Amino acid sequence: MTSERTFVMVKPDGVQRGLVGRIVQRFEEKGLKIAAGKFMHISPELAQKHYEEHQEKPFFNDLVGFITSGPVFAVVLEGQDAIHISRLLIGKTDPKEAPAGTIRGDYGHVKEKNVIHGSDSLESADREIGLFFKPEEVLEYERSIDAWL
Ligand code: RTP
Ligand code: MG
Repeated sequence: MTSERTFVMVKPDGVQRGLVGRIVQRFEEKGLKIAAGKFMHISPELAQKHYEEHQEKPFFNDLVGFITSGPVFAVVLEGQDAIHISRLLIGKTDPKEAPAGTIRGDYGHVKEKNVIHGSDSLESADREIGLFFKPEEVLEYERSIDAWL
């Protein structure tokens, strides 16, 4: 059984709406372990790097403007299939298509303000964790419940 890490981030709309605790709780309740967390403002430079796969898209400037518009809560989660599981909990990009019970389905309204980000692959998870956290900020520790997950 191999554990993996993923990067999720409550976006500025989620922070402004007071959803940080409820969103983080969903990942904890699912069994994923918090390895790092940081409340921060994203600089335009970091935003451009984070979303570099979208730099040719028509919505890129709006996306960078939105993600830098207020504080975000950045988190590293760890567990078996953490990337796939967290994307399932998050739901589809457009909240209108995300089922109830997913974070975007329950809290989101529009694609441009969809409450949360989650890495979509091992490569993007590694890259994004490296962009947002220093190695020593990502903690390794044991939990007694890990044997039951
Ligand atoms: P994220 O990266 O934020 O977790 O979202 P995602 O994987 O579900 O979606 P992605 O395709 O990576 O798009 C990144 C973010 O760009 C915004 N977007 N706007 N206006 C548009 O057509 C449009 N398309 C995407 C969304 O906020 C999406 O989360
Ligand atoms: Mg994405």
